[in-house]
Amino acid sequence: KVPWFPRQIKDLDRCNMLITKFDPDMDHDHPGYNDPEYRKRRTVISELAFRYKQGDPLPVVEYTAEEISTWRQVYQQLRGIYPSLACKQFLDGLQQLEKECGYGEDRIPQLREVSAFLKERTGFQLRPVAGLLSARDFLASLAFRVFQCTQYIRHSSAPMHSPEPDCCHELLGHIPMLADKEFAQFSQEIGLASLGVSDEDIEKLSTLYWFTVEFGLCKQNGAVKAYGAGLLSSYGELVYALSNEPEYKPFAPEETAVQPYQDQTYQPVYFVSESFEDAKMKLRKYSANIKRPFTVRYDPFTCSVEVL
Ligand code: H2B
Ligand code: FE
Repeated sequence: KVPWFPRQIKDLDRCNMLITKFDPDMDHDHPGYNDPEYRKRRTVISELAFRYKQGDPLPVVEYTAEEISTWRQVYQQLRGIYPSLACKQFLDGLQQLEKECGYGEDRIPQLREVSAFLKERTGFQLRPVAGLLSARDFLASLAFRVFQCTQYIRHSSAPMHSPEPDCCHELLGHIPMLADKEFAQFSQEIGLASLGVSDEDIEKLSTLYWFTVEFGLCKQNGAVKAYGAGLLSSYGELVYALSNEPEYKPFAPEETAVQPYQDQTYQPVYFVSESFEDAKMKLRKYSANIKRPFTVRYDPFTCSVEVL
């Protein structure tokens, strides 16, 4: 039996299963667990995401001075090391965002303006989400070039690390990459490959996503650079990943898909791609081998998935 999957962009309203293991109400180690003010704030911002329906204008959050100060610390620290450690596509994207989309250390960009920016570059759009989504729902939205984005910010006591995705992770880690055409297509292809597959195949695709979109490295002009959002939004892990401590392996989907991964601390191993083009080709070959009694094709005119 084929698991349900969205056929139309509207169906993404049903792709909303949250995983609460890292959220501040459930996780005793969360830096905000003992801060009732922070948890209240999170509830308010979550409500905006719960109420959102596909096609609504994206909610605007008026960030507090404390939230902006957290953003500033993250931005300043990461911005300083990007030029030497981030891949070219990321640096280009970030520069455009700074010039045309109000990115900078003084304010937290609003999803509404960022979504409009992306839509013009690569057709990606954003939708608000209240926290960590199930892998199946998260990947399914990528099939429609929709990126589910958290809108809250990490706790002020721990600006350098967040156990769950937050707006620093999305806006600094993911968004600059999603402004790149090649990378946008790579992301959508992972999404399309995930529709209607078994739980085991979701687990493998989610591991592939982890070692590429989240923690991927790539070669550029003979040097290894970061393109993964988990690296580009974490000062400590970005420096570590590009030091000579961790192990590097060449990106090879069959092997990468079964590599155990860490969601509590730094990765012991990273996968290096020759280029996005190369990663995309290899992923395509891998996806073609996933068992599915049908094929899917995305129709950009109707924003829907054709099942053949
Ligand atoms: N949910 C949210 N909100 N953001 C993510 O970046 C994310 C997610 N990543 N759910 C997914 C899971 C990823 O780790 C893979 C697909 O499991
Ligand atoms: Fe992420």
